[in-house]
Amino acid sequence: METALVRGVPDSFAHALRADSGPALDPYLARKQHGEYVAALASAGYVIEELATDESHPDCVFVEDAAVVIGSVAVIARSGAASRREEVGPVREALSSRFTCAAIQAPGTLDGGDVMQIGGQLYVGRSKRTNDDGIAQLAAVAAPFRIDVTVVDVRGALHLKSVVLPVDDETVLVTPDAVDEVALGGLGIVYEADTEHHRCSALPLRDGRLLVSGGAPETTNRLKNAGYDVDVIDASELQAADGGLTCLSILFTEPLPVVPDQHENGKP
Ligand code: CIR
Repeated sequence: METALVRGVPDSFAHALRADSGPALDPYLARKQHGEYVAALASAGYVIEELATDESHPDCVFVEDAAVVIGSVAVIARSGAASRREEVGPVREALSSRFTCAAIQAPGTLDGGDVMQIGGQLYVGRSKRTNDDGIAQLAAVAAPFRIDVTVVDVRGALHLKSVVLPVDDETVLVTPDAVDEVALGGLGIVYEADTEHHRCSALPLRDGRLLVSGGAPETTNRLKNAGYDVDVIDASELQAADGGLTCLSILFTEPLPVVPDQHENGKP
């Protein structure tokens, strides 16, 4: 069973963090778009678990940043944005009943938006939000699972996954010139169109479809031409607060229940 942990949009979303000023953010429109996103996940077969929103945290809808699940461990993040650090409480609570929890400790910082898991590999963005100490702590969690961390410097964007997004197990959608692509090793690349930089976000769903944000028609066509079964949704108001499609959920497979050893219970 695969679960999507999501979190509702607060009215205070109007005051969400954003790199550039623009028209005022509209929490009602963001909520409508978020509802369509959640419906798309549900139609793909995810079991939706929605955490209560939190008016004191305008960015709490971007739940991906609060935690990362690696194997049997949920790593509770420590955002590089101090105003977001208290978002983690309900996320930790939801994950701790399923996973062992580890938490990034000061002076480490890490946002989930900088952590990309693809094909069993782990890529972490070194960004304004995620520092070397946070990356080292994440790498220590990943090591027992024999997962190495590849560090990718992020230029001119909020997070690694603002500019490098998995579209399947071996291919990423990349904003040109945003990262040193040598770090992406043998991954296949589909480039975002030059006129659409930072406009296209994507999320591969468990049913094989690729959810793609509207407003980037040329990039969407590239993805279709590359053979992806694309489903477009409008996430413009969430993107206006520097979010993308990955950042609105934490997707995980429910861990198998532990079956008690019958011999230890004295049974044959
Ligand atoms: C922020 O600046 O933290 C939010 N306004 C946007 C966070 C987006 N998170 C993500 O893409 N993982």
